[in-house]
Amino acid sequence: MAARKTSKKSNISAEELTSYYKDMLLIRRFEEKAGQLYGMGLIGGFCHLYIGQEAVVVGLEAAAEEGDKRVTSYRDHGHMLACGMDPNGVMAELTGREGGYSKGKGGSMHMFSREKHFYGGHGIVGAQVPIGAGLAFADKYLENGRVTFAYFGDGAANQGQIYETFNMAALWKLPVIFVIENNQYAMGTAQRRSTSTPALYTRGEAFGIPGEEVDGMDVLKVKEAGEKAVAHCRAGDGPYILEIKTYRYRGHSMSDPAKYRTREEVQKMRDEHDCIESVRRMLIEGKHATEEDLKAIDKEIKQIVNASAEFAKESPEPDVSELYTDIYADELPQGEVA
Ligand SMILES: Cc1ncc(C[n+]2csc(CCOP(=O)(O)OP(=O)(O)O)c2C)c(N)n1
Ligand SMILES: [Mg+2]
Repeated sequence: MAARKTSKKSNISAEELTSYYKDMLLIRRFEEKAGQLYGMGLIGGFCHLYIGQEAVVVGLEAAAEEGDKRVTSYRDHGHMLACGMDPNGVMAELTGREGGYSKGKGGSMHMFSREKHFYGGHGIVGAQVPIGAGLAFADKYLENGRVTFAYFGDGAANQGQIYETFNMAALWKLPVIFVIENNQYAMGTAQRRSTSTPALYTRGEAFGIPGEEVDGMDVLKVKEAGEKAVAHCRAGDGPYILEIKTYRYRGHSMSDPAKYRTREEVQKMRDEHDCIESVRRMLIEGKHATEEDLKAIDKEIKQIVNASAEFAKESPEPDVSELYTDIYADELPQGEVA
């Protein structure tokens, strides 16, 4: 593969484009496998897949630096993989096994990694947003230059706690990027049925928080918007809102009657706006990669995902004694942050 060539469209190197392709494909294949394991009864409880939305986290992670933090909702597997968490540990958590990030006690919605600065995984809609502001408060207090990405959905964007958080984040100029992943639906409710002012990126105006709408099916546009938001926060100018327009191909969770939209609507998005397919085309048309190169990448990704499923099946269930661990936090010495 010609790694040094750059794409005419954006001056991006083939190497960079390929890495986004790989990262997005890993999330998609991982989620497809999770869907299969769920169907086989190996994953219990809730499971919300991220298929279709991959460009959001991959684009924003490309704009982040080591030490930056992220916190999100229950639709969280993509965020974990994009920030470098181990697919084995994530899949084993989905199957409720000891080798999982929460020793099998948390499941799909409750995984964390202090090492990768991933603060969950939250099942209560919108709850992660004030937590994100809290993380940013700690960073501002410590003057460490870090930025927090607080992700939430279009449905969550109508909640009261979001606006209390906006007020405090703006007042204290916290380095937090509010990332609204607008996938157009909140469970079975279309945004037009629930939302009086659909331009969610303007929701910070009353608090003096700038916002921007971003095409979330284009990883390069997401990265560019992410860089601008990160620069704003690192400069000490306070919070920033990114409303990222995206789409989920699968149901809200694994149990979804799918009666609120047509198959044609989903198919049209897949055919005309898929974030992975468009990068694939850029790689081929820009002669950065051959079909053979891409086949080799597909194979490599499948191997990683299959290995994670094997690991998840083979890992034992947690011991009963684990019922009594991880209940209370260990006290942190003053001044230490996660
Ligand atoms: C406080 C609260 N209310 C309701 C629910 C049930 N619920 C779970 S997901 C969801 C929809 C949220 O949609 P959105 O914010 O658009 O996120 P998406 O699922 O599209 O990623 C609702 C109402 C919940 N988990 N928590
Ligand atoms: Mg939504």
